[in-house]
Amino acid sequence: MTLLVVATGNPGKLREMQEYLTGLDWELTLKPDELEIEETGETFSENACLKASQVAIATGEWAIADDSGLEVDALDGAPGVYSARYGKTDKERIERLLFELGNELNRQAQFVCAIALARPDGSIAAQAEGKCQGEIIHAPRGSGGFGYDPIFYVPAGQKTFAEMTAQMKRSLSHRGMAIKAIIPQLKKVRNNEL
Ligand code: ITT
Repeated sequence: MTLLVVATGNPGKLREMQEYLTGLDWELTLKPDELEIEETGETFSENACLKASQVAIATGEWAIADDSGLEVDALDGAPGVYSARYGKTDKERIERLLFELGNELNRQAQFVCAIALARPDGSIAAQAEGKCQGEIIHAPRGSGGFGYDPIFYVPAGQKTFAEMTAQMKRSLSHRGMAIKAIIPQLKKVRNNEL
């Protein structure tokens, strides 16, 4: 089996990506801890490509990376690509977002996830994007997931991401959609078609 480095340092993301990518004829392996990639891109897709390419070059293996974040309509799309840098911990990030949104009536938001697959030489073999529409609630609910999950309510599932089972989050989430879109390409690579 060919090795595929899952290029993330975020344990919540890693758990989901490993779960979504098993059974695909790739041997998943972790990114070395000391390898940190600076996210200098202005879009999710640019940052996903940057992380996948640099990790592929550094390890000499295929690499897959996810760049994701939460876009809140009333905050002009913030925190967006800065979602991870909005605070030091998940708790701080949630508190800051709720504070900035205050009593705003428009609570519409979307999670976005860009995924990129890089060849061992760093060139990009495939890319995909997924989105999930929801609303920011006033106080956290649920204990599953990670990041902003407890304040992101998805009308399609009538739960916050943190109240969903892993399987339900996968079927509705931005990351679930992005992985679903990139799976045919991962299969093509295994059949030497990409
Ligand atoms: P890597 O770059 O190492 O993958 P990161 O946490 O820095 O890890 P990003 O730059 O892509 O990753 O930031 C994404 C942030 O968006 C993440 O830290 C969470 O705060 C948030 N996020 C992304 N997907 C999420 C999800 O499914 N549920 C909750 N929060 C999520």
